[in-house]
Amino acid sequence: MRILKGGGNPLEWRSAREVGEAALRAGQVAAFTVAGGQGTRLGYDGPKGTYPVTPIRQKTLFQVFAEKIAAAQKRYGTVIPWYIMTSHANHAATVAAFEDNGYFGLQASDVFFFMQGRMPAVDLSGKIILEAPDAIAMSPDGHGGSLRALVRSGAVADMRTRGIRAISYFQVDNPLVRCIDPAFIGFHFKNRSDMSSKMIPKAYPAEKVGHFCMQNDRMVVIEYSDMPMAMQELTTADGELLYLAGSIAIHMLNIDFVDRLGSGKDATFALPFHRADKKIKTIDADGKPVVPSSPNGIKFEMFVFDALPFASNPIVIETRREDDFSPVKNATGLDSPETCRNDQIRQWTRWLRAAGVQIETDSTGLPSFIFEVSPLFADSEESFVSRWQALEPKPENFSGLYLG
Ligand code: UD2
Repeated sequence: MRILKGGGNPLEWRSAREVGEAALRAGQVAAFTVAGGQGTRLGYDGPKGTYPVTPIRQKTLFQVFAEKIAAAQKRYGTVIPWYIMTSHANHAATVAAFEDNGYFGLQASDVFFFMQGRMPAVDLSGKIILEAPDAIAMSPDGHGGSLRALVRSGAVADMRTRGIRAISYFQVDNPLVRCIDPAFIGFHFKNRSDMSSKMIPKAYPAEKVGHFCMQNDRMVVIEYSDMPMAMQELTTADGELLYLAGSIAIHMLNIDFVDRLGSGKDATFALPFHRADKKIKTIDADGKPVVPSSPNGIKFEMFVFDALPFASNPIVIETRREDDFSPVKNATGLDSPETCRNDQIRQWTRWLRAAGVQIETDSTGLPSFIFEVSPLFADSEESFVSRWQALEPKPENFSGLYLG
């Protein structure tokens, strides 16, 4: 395993970026979003991707990703097909959201939706739970189910006809993600890696992210819920967290690797299932619906990071949290629409400052007003500075400004 951490060698980054840009220009990279989750913690009814997240235009998560993909397509003169995994519960509403919004400016033929698989739920003694007298209670098979769904749905076959070699994987809840990151893509190709990942140093011991660890010489991710808090709090002699490398669920995956893991042809090359004790709607002996108030059953989920121990040459690169990670998970408090909105504004404020504009902020880098920059205007500090320099006349008042 190689961990490129702490900035690494700038020459290595530059060369990685060039490799990534060449792969993009050659049309070898696809975008992939796992969007099958229920969004329960957010308390939002629709598909999570239809949740509005930007401060001025109230763009949805899907629109933000679509505009980032469109910006990369334009920059590299290429097509970046986008594959979106839905679930039985949100498939129709997800497709409708794209159709109703003109695919957010993308070509409909370059956006591919498919449903993830499901697993039967069992009660605490292992018996299959009925949801109705004639129906088994089924639940989504986790984002790790994306590997087999990519194969079963024909998405991998579609990628092959397009000449795609690798997939840029990200979750639906994180609008800050660089969906298409040339340096990350380049590191993945240069290292002939089956699966590459981004990490950020954990901000505090209880932060709810997985941990990159070595276990019997294989790289694994140990989910926060599977690592005792006493271990998460361990520190090195320098006072740094021992299990520091947080997984933010951003990966590159080779399609040959996805094909091998997802096809199910090799039983020794398959993701394990994790157990999750949940409240599962069922029926009583008379067939009447029962909504349990405490966990009455077990759901089975696969996690995509469990593919890592199977991967050749896995690499992990450190990224800057403020440029890649601010998920919307909870209705209020940590990782909420408010924290995410503020993180977006902080990023655009840094870009404005890099372009030489003076802006007053609080100590966290947040100005007292809101504004918004579309990914179609700029999707990085570098692109922002060059667009800003060319912009005439330049706006003088930033409050409520939308740069699109
Ligand atoms: C995930 C990671 C955690 C960290 C964090 C960063 C797991 C188990 N944990 O935590 O380590 O990286 O994200 O934000 O992944 N999804 C599906 N189908 C499913 C279940 C989930 O598509 O059956 C999608 C869901 O739509 C979302 C993503 O997977 O895009 C993550 O799901 P989550 O909210 O359950 O993950 P979380 O926040 O517990």
